[in-house]
Amino acid sequence: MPTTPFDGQKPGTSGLRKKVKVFQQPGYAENFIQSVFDVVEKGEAATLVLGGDGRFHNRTVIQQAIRMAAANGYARVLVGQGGILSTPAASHVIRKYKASGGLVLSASHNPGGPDEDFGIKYNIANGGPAPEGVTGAIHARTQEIDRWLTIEAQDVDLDTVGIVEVGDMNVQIIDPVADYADLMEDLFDFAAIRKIVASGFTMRFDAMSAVTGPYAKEILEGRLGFAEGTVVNGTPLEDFGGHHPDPNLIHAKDLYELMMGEGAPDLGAASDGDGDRNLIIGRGRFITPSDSLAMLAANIECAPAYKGRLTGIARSMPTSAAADRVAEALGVPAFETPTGWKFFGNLLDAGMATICGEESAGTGSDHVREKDGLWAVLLWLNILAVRDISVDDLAKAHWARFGRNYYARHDYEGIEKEGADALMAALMDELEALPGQEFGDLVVEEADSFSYTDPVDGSVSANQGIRILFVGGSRVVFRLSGTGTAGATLRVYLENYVPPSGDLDAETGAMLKAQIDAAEAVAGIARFTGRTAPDVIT
Ligand code: VG1
Ligand code: CO
Repeated sequence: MPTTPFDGQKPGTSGLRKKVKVFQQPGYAENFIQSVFDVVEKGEAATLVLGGDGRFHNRTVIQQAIRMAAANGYARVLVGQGGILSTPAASHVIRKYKASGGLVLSASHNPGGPDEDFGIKYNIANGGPAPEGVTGAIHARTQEIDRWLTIEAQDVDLDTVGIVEVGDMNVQIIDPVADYADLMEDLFDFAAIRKIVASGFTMRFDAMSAVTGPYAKEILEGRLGFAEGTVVNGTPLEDFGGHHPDPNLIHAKDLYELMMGEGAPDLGAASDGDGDRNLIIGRGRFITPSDSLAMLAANIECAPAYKGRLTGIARSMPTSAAADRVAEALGVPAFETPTGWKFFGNLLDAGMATICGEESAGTGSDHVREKDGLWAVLLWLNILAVRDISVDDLAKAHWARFGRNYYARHDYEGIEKEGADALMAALMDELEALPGQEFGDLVVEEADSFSYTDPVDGSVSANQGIRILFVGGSRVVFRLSGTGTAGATLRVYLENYVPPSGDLDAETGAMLKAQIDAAEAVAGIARFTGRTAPDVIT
């Protein structure tokens, strides 16, 4: 089919995300998918994995992609039943069946429905998000594309497990849950978890009407013996019931309130639209994602598959340094990467890091090449079972040993792009003059624009966020989101470290007051964005 390029088909932090209406334009998804097929390596008789988070427009694009894969010479496509595969499950299927790559259809935690968001991401043969070299090539191709390939074929029945032929290509509709659930059973001490469940340990898992429902039901209620009803909002809906499937204290408020109230279960957890994020709340105790990474890393040897094989810990730059202290104590290297899971792939492939995490509620390991929501929940369960300890006690013991990194992220959503760009540009201009300047009691020690050199392939990613480091170790980080679909989102990351001898059980807002004031003074957030308060605090 002849075509002409669309502007703006540039993958962001995690794939190409746009409004559904944009993706519905004739040729829009096809141009992007063809650009992927034109540039990626696939070799002979290649297999492609195809699945998504089940949001509105998922099935349409799956059918298009099947016909296009056939026309582009793939030998086999593996599709999750109903067009469903969580992001970590897709990563596992790519690895397990030695596919050359996969298309993951998701806009993750962004809302879904006819007027909301859709997304397409390409993952490479290691199961992980395409690195910047590949996404750059895909984008370049979208700017010159003049045709896309398809064949004439009827829609495939996505709901029946089995094999059909489309053109010369073999299409296998697979159970989206089974392989993933088996993998989890290989990694963790299910017997130990079953034992605490049998002796009364309770939990609630909120699947947020998104993709993890069927996975959580099979694993938590099916294989681990949690009571029926442990998984709530467990049926994937095309519009996530009208909610944001974003597992944070704002969008998973019901869960938070349950966990802070009388008679809360022992563990509360949630995952996002595509199943790669996790929220962990103990009875009366919220665990920040940055702390969760540190606590999981410190205890990972409780899980059979990780015994004696922690080689390194990686975190994204805006994630708190709590994990670095664990790495230091355990004598393994700590890595600091730009935001986005694609930057962990090389470290995991090279065996340099075993566990990785981001402040945005993503944690994962070398078992796949994506962050993995349920995996994090199961690792927590495994640790609590083996150590016979509550979430709150584990957190307190952790802080007593390592100190506590008080942490919050302030998001200013849907602001004007001009204002956001001007704020970042002004910060860039100020960088050199900042060291030595005082903001209240805080003195700037160092200020820079984060640049990352990949230790494996030497590739450089510059301009990955502005860091302002204060004397004493606290800091403020500014960056613009790369996953939004309207206007711009400014993220301000705030961190203040308190050593074991300090106040370890204070209120986070109070502990970050000086950093919050400094952020406003340095960046002029109100002046540039017209906002006096963030929309979301996580
Ligand atoms: C956000 C998070 C980032 C995460 C990305 C994808 O990106 O900050 O840590 O990797 O979302 O997560 P940004 O550019 O908006 O800050 V998901 O669950 O949307 O695939
Ligand atoms: Co996600």
